[in-house]
Amino acid sequence: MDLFSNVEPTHQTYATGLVYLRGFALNNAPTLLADLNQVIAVAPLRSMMTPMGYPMSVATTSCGSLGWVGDAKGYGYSHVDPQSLLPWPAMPESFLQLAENAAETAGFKDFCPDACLINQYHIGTKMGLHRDKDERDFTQPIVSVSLGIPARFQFGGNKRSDKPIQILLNHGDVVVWGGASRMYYHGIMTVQANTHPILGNKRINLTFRKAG
Ligand code: MD6
Ligand code: FE
Repeated sequence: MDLFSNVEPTHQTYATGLVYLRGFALNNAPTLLADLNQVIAVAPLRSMMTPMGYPMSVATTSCGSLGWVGDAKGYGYSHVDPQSLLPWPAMPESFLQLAENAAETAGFKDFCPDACLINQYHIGTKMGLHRDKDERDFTQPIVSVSLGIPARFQFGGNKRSDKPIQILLNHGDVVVWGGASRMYYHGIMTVQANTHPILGNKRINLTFRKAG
């Protein structure tokens, strides 16, 4: 037993296939956030409508050739931002590089995301257990980058009732899931009060996918 035996290793693969890359985006975070500001200046964060008839608590936007959209009819991907009717902002090179590096580190070579979904969580918001199933290409993984205040991520299995593991995702952490776990249920538990030196009381999540 050494002093650090309770510290999780930097890279960890869980039984369900989820790969956790602690701090993988930490050095890139200032660049990612600067590029993020350029994206949201063109395509602002907004609350998408759910098919259930109420807006999501999490605010969303996208960059890349496809963006994730929701309305009263359901969820899907669009080449245009429904708010501006313009194409989504291009995916910044810093986003693409990080996503490809993370995927490769997690064992997924040749990840070529065409969509980056950007989510902003305030304190008290959450994302219920769901699977990411609106994409066309399930052979490619999901890469998820956490910035700002921490949140508890749940990652379960093929059935909603499969008991999820919980991982605290901090600023700069990256998780990757693909292959057999590509369609597994996951979510974010209610974000607790906290402050991040750069992002204040917000959590930003970037999720990269091959959607088209
Ligand atoms: C997260 N996000 O925020 C995980 N999925 O760490 C998601 O699983 C997610 O934010 C689909 C759409 C938006 C999301
Ligand atoms: Fe998801």
